[in-house]
Amino acid sequence: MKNDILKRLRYSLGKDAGAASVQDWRMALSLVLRDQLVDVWLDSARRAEVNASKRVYYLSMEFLIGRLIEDMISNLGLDAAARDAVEALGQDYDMIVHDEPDAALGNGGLGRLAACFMDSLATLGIPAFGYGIRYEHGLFEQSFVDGAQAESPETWLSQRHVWEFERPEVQHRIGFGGHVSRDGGRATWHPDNMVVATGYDTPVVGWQGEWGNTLRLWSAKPVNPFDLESFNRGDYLAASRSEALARTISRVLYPDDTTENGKELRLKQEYFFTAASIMDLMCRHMEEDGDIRALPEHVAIQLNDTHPAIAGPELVRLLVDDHGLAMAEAITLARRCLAYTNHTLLPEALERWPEGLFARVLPRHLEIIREIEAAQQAEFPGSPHILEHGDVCMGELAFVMAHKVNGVSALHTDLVKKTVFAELHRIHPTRIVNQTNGITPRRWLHGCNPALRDLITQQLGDTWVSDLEQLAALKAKRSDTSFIQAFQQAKRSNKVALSNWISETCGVALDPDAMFDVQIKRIHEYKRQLMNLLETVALWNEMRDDPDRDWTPRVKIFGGKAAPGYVLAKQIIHLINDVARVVNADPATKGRLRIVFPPNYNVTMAERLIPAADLSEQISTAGKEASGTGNMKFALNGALTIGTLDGANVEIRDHVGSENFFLFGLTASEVVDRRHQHGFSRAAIEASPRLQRVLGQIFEGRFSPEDPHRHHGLIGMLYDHDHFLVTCDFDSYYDTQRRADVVFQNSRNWASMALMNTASMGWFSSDRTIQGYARDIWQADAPRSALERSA
Ligand code: NBY
Repeated sequence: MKNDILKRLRYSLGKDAGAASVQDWRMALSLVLRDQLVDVWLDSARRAEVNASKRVYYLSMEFLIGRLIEDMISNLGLDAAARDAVEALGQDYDMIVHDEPDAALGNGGLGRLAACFMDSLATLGIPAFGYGIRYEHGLFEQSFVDGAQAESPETWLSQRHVWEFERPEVQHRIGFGGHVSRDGGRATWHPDNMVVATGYDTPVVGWQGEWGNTLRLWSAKPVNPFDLESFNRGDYLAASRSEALARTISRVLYPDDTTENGKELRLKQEYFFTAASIMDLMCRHMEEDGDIRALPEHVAIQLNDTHPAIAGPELVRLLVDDHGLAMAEAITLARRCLAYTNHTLLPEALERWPEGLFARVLPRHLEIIREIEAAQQAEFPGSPHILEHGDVCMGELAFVMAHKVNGVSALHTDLVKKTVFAELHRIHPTRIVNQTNGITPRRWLHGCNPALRDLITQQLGDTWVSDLEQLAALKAKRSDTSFIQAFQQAKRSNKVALSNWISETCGVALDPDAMFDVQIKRIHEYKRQLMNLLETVALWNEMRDDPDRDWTPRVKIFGGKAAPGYVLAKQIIHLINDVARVVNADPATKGRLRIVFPPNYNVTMAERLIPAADLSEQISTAGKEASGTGNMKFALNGALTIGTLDGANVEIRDHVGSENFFLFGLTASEVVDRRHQHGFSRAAIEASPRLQRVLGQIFEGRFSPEDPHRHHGLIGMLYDHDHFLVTCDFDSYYDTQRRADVVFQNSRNWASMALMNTASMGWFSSDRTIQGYARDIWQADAPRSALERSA
């Protein structure tokens, strides 16, 4: 390996060892690893082809993969070899591994889920492609300027992305705009703009390197890169105008994880990557099989939310306009290929596009959507409309064009049936199914938590990594003193490591024996970071009032980005930073209470924070968090959860046991009832002197003396439009936190509860989730059968 690295350094990067930077060493090592992936990857592709396996196509606007190097190393089983080789070359292995920039091609849970699914598909040996966009700029970088969020562009591609293979030969022309002509009933779309989608392939090799799939990300290029005539005239700007326009499409990831802002560019992005993916898989099918009617036997297309919902009309368009199928047959055939995952009930997040915009950008698709709508109404009179109030409703479109629709946790699926798709569910009672989310144990335990991983492997051997339910055997150790001590030791070493990193990056010293209480996720009102902060201020007040009490020392850790246009979320960030500044400077609570908010939360930061957490904050308003996946990562790594009965929290609590979970707050149905009570938030505030005091302090500028009015908007919102019931759940949350304080004082007992969490989380492996999709939705090759058949 050492020689391979030197060779790559020299012949691929053109550097000699003396002149190589950390980045050069990292690239050289990565290229060596990539070489090792290629054989299994190409071999897997060949086997899928020879066996005519059904392939899964996961269409997602987002793949939040983070760094890849450690994944690649450990999936190939090269941990020791890579470290030895790098050290033999006199280089710092950890520095090299940490040099890789995060591929931040996603906003949050939805994008990270896609990345975990890719890992599980490869580990299970299910032939699959991930299809998405190769954004030039991933999610913005966050910094704090005087406590307020500032955004700057992310530039991961400013250095070469070593893992990918550019496929200049994989090109599809994607049209926009124009008009539709008709010849003897056959429609032809004449777009007036074209861009070319070019594929970039990243191999995704599963655990132990047995199977490899492809993540194919599309980049937009101009059809004619360059207008020579303008150039020769000296008009250089005009010469490259078409290039600039095309590139815009794959330039940036939309940073909004909730509201649909109805931008034309966003619709173009969605169509761009969806159309390229559909054309790509159709070409593959026609080459391999040739019978267009056999498509559903070979193709399972999963739509990750409605963002690729145009796949339905696009598939129908190709079947009708290019392959000559009748409309009704095309719709049925397309539906047999398509399935749709819903990730939200928030009405503002359900995509709707004005018909006028659609007509301008995708005129043929709008016609087809009208036909889909007509067919649906003919068969099911009174069915909810896809076209409504002058909008194209992408949720209804996705539902009608899918043979299965799934929610992402038991509670969420139940609410999908009862709320957003109630009427469609009545008409199609078997279409909605549940597939509770999962997380890959390779990254979220084996990779990020070596201390705990080694302890588990000592006990169980290493087969748990691809069969996570084996962790259940650890339950027998809950009263084993020496095992519990070792478990505590692993957590403590992670906390020490995190403390060192926080002291370097935030300049705040932490006590590793304090309770590390962590809330990391996108900043959103429904996730209620604000409630966590109000509780923190209340605790601070009480510590100051009663300094002699035996307080449990706490470190409150926040991480997360606010969408740049989400004003309230940005105010919450500002308030957290303002409170942190005052509390951290207070000698009265020194050593007892600290607040830290490291900027630019991303996958890599999650990998640092999660293994070091004692308490996991999963405190969304019940009924609002579709599932959550961070909640699973924490529990797997031995944190206890404080949480509401929301999303997958419900199932986590069922698995780990209610005695090992800090439950509080209103239930989803109580939330709905409470909202109907006139003046509910004022009533809640009046009933809670503790909360009143905190709100008063913030209102008076206790934490922002330089700008005492700064947080008036937030406080006013809590009094008058507390849509997410922060005020109603506050007391119950505060009391539950104090209960957690008491339990934490008995560290042995806490550790055995934490162990019960780790030991009970096997079911939340994304391997289980993917097996569920394969069985209930894709009818794809049973896991590993593809491997066995061709072995
Ligand atoms: O998907 C999240 C859910 O909030 C979370 O509960 C769930 O666990 C996770 C995986 O199922 N949703 C999410 O992350 N959504 C987005 O990031 C997102 C991004 C873009 C848009 C909407 C939602 N958009 O409309 O542009």
